[in-house]
Amino acid sequence: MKARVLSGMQPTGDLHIGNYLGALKNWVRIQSDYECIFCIVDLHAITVYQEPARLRAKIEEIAAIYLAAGIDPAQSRVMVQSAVPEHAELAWMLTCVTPVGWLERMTQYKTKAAAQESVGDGLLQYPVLMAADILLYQAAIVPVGEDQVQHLELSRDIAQRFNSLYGETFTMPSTSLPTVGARVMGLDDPTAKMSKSATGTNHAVALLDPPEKIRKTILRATTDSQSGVDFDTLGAGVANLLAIFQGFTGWTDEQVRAHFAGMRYGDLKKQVADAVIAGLEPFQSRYREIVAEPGYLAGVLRDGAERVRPLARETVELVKQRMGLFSELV
Ligand code: ATP
Ligand code: LTN
Repeated sequence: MKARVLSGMQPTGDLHIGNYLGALKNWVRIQSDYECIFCIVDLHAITVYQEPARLRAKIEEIAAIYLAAGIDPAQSRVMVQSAVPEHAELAWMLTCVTPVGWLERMTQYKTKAAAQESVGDGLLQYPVLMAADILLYQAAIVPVGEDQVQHLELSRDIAQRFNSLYGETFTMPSTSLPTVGARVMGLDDPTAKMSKSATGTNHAVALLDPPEKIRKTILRATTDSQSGVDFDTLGAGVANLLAIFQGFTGWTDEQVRAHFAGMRYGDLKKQVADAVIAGLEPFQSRYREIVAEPGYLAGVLRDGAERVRPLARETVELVKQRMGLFSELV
């Protein structure tokens, strides 16, 4: 039996090349080796206010992006988190075994909470819901970008705590990071992670940006005061551009060194822009085809939810039994 993989993205903002290189590209690569479930985590999205009509539209946009990037619905399940109520159901049970102190230590919580006047409880519970997404399907592998490593450690801590309180119930999930692009940095500020929620016109390359816009953003990327690529004193901005190039071309470190050593930043940026535009071109045309086909996406999402639901139900019933809750199976 193939090991199970689960991962997800929030339907907030525009998916960018960090989401692609950090997560989505890896999903596509491993999907034939595992039994994969790829989720659109709308319940996570609402931990900060989302305009309802926009959120609803974003859910389908993300689904179309998954498929356009190469997720094959004949092989992998693509589903929306809120379509399977067991995610929220299990999250409550896990909440009850999770110390608040564990949640208050999460870096993402601290950053997001600091940016709000009043902090919703959902923001604190966010990683418990993420643990529920994973443990619900007994996933063994979770392919994500580096910013999710701490949340995954917490998922394991929650699973371990549940297992030790109530007996072996959950598979321990492991984190899978890509070798290149695990943390793509902002093009306007190479000290900050590229992020959907960041403002600033020159921050990110969105996967659906037109080629001219991609070129403009990359040509304006922040580098440093040197004039050309020096691998002994590589600044964060240049290192980020090289990582993006590698992510899109698959070139090895040696190839990149041999090709870019001494190159002027202007030329480096042109080549990075060409690689990203060429890499996204087939993706963007598939995206347009997918959204033009009436009813196709809705069908994929309906089928995905239907197929994972029995797995989710099985875990929730097991957890209920273990905890002594009322279960129809006892
Ligand atoms: P937000 O800014 O709304 O929190 P985000 O850009 O961090 O969004 P998520 O939906 O939280 O995106 O992340 C989806 C996936 O993309 C996760 O696996 C995450 O680790 C990965 N990811 C996000 N940003 C980057 C990045 N800059 N580099 C590499 N991977 C990333
Ligand atoms: N927190 C993740 C999104 C997410 C996720 C998951 C990722 C929610 N549930 C389960 C992997 C597995 C993020 O990228 N912000």
